[in-house]
Amino acid sequence: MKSILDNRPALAKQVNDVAEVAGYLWQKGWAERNGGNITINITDLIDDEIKNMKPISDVIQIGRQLPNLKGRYFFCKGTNKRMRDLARWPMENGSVIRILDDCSSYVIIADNPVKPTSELASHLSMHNYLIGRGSTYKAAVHTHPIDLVAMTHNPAFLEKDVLTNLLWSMIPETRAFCPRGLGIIPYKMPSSFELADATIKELEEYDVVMWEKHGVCSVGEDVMEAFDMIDTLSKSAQIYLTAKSMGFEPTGTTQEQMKELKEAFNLPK
Ligand code: 2HA
Ligand code: ZN
Repeated sequence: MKSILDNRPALAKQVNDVAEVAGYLWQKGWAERNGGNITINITDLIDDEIKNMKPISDVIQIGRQLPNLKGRYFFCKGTNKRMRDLARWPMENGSVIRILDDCSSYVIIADNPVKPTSELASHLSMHNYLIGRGSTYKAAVHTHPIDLVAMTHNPAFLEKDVLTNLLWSMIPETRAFCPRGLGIIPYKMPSSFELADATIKELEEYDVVMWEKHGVCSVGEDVMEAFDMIDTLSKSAQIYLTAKSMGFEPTGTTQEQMKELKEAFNLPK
């Protein structure tokens, strides 16, 4: 079958990276059934031939106006599609969409009329926010990491920056490679605009945000970077719970040691 990826190695690489990350999410047990979603802004890779491609869907409303998305293109995991299937067959379980000039609707242009993720409101709101702030970030990943979600069932961990500091203190890597920490968003209805708005508000301060009792959302330059930050935080959560299950409270690195890392790595916080 003809694919938009044919003879477009840069675009194919982006989609293959999404598929690779989708496989990791499944292997980690973070992506039950259709859980989680990935979107990437591929506008920079769009040529004239793609711009002229006819829609393969009706016009679909986003439900809000996202002024920075006019004429932009995204590869999106499909709604109700399994992450484990996206890993093997990305173009059957995801699609390329074009945002129309009204900035509040889109069409699917390739390869199959797979309707994008149920969390499209949050994903597109995040991309709209990132573009507005002049960011070069292109990827948004949402997934359900067991350890991190479990931690949100403890109200003490929902206070601002409590989890960030705890997770940073488990291993220096997390301090260095998730340097803006983990924002916390109180429970909200999945797929809602309320959740989307809370998410972009937290992105002002964090690259990874936690949706209480649901999952995390991460943004980055590319899908690998967005994944790596979640993976690093999850590693810290694993160290914490391994220590706890050995029967003791982990001491954590000291504030002094974390400050030293901040200076050595020139970290933003
Ligand atoms: O796409 O994870 O939050 C399935 C979900 C919704
Ligand atoms: Zn989810």
